[in-house]
Amino acid sequence: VAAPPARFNFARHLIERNAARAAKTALIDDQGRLSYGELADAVARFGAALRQLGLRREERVLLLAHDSSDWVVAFLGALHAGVVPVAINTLLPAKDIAYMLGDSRAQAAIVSGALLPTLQEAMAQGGHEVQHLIVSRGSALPAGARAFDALVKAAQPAAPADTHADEPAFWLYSSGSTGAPKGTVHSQANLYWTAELYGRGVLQLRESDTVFSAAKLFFAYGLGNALSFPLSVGASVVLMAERPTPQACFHRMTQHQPTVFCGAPTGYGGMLASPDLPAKSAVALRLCSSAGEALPQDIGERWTRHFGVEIIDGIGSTEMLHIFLSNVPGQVRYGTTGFPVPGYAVELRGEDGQPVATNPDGSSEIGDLYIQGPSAALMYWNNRSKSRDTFQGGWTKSGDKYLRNADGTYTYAGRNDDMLKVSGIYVSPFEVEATLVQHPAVLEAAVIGKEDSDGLTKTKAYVVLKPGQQASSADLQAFVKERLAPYKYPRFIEFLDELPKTATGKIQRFRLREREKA
Ligand code: 3SK
Repeated sequence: VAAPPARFNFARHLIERNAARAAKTALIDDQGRLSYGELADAVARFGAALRQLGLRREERVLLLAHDSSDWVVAFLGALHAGVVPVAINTLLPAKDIAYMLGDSRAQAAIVSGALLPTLQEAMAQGGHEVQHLIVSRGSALPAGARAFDALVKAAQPAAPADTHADEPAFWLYSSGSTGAPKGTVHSQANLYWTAELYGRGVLQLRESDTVFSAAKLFFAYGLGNALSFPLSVGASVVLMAERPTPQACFHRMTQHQPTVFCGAPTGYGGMLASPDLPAKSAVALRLCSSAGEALPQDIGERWTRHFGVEIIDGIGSTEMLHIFLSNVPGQVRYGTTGFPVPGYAVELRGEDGQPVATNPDGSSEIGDLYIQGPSAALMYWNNRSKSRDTFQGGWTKSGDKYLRNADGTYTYAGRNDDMLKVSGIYVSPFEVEATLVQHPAVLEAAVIGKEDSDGLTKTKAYVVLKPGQQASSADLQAFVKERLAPYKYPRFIEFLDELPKTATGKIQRFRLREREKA
């Protein structure tokens, strides 16, 4: 794959690539369609509107919105203008959004009408610099706010900013087991690399495809699936604002007939268990993709038996922007994460930091997974020590443990920090524990991962109540849901008289994990 030129703007690149497809549908959302010609026009107008509002190159703009064509126009419009969109998770509570506003010093915020109250709550907490509020698809505008569509309509399209390929282009936040979320800064070129190496190279996306991603655009996985990959090959994209329940996904699959579906293992498991699972003849799928957590073999096999298509399971990261280790169409080995994606190198390192030994048959012991490739983030914003720890001289530490099989495929062997991946999203057990102990009836709590009957990880909390106090599982689950992003609540709760601890009082999580396996 040829490297992009030194002066490179990803939005301009997409507009130029699709110049001959002006009439073709680019985006299909809950309200209608946008052709490639309309998309190019709206992107150039929105970029100009941001500059006319006074935003300067490299300043940040927060993007807190449900998936729709406005999201795509806002993201690409900002890139077009050289303004840096900070795309954030729509499920976050106000306190996390307030942190991101302060950390990014976003000068403007683009928000879905439905998320405006949460954003306003975050802004009321102070410490931010937002000068302009732009509301997408809202019914009422607060004083001083602007409507997204009116802003686009009123602006005159402007030429793209003459950005450098390595210029900070957009941020996504990545979470760790401790500490605040980290603003992960990606360049203009990184979108190009992932689209060419994975979207075109591995998934072999093409112009005739219609792509539907249950993973939302604010996740790095969804951003590739439903924006940079399909738009790089002139395909069409189905966007859905609502939660990706099995019913909502089936509705889009049968109504819009996508040829490619991208989801996470929990979603595939939920769809297979649904009585509404459509027949193979009702859908037009040719390929499916999975990431977020390792795909259990049984889910992959049952899906393929039912629909006659493979699920291409891979692993990526916010730091690498998309997937770097993946199965390959026509060569799927369920139960493994496949091979290094061409263009990326992977290395398994032992505790001494050296590559783990290779056995005579080519297999290896378990090691920490490091990746080298052209789409690595530039840094974590405002966090030199974590940047140094993760981005090490061309190699990026993934935080995952893997082993290599004799056939060259890789198999997931857990995390090397305490993070849990639930439904494809990271959850810090410490954050959930810290929230549980704020409940007046809770003395202490320990959270671990527990596999459900599909082999997927869910959070389980062990809770010790204060003497004489009472609380039900439902009370504690509701308590966590009110304070953290709702997906972080513990799916299982067990009450104990005491937690297993070391002589120095440290909780022995491994004993709780052993108890689960017993
Ligand atoms: O979770 C993953 O495997 C993943 C895949 C693509 C992009 C980002 C992530 C975190």
